Amino acid sequence: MRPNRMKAMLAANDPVALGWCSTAHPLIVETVAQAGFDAVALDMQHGAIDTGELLGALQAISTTSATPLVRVPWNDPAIVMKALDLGAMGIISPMIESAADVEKFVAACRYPPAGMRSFGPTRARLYAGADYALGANDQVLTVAMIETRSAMANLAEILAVPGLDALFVGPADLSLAHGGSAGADWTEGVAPPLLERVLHSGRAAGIPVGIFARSPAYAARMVQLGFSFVTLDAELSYVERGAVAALHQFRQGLSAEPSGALP
Ligand code: 3PY
Ligand code: MG
Repeated sequence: MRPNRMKAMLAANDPVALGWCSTAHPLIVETVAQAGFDAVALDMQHGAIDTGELLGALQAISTTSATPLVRVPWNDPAIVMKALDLGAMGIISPMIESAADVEKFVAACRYPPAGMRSFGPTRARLYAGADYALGANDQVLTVAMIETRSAMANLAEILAVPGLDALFVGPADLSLAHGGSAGADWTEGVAPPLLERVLHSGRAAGIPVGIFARSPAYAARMVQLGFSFVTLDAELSYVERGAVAALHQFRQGLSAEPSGALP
């Protein structure tokens, strides 16, 4: 079976740059994947991506060696299993709050006897190989988002559930839940000690911890602090920033002294 690149990088302690797509147009997703990210996530929770669009977007990621991930809208076995059958090699579940939540999540990602995933890897076997059924339990990544007060209170029991591969901090929700703001990057306020607690708890349990970072500089800093995988914001922010910068430069050009003849 095709090995899961992100899983191997986490095991080797190599920092993973995680591309993040809030839209599913195959050309956009392919453009992000071709930039060279180690893994690319399709965001069904807050992104404009529904189940019918997953197939084309996952195929677009497969034009590269990036590991395809899906953030499902909720810890719902039906959607988790569908995303896996279409070829996701890792699932990010939002709003995990307890050991029971993790058990339900992990079970949806694993074939029996380890879990309760139903068999039918319609595209996954094309992507990963004919022996997918044999290797899937080992290769599919389970990533639990830590972003609520209950998750913080239950961190130890969450980390103790067998089959959980990684934690992923949602700093916006985590900060809001503790009376902070949904801010851009989290260098002050209520967030930093919470982020550190998740990081140190995960590392002490031997579970890698990632974080949703909104800028490359913050992402690099988080890796230096010990986070194992980071986003560099989402593709729509790249479009927005590029559009704003282009207009700004154009308008500045209009107000500059005319240079006379064409160069
Ligand atoms: C959060 O910051 O809460 C997230 O879920 C990032 O996508
Ligand atoms: Mg969140």
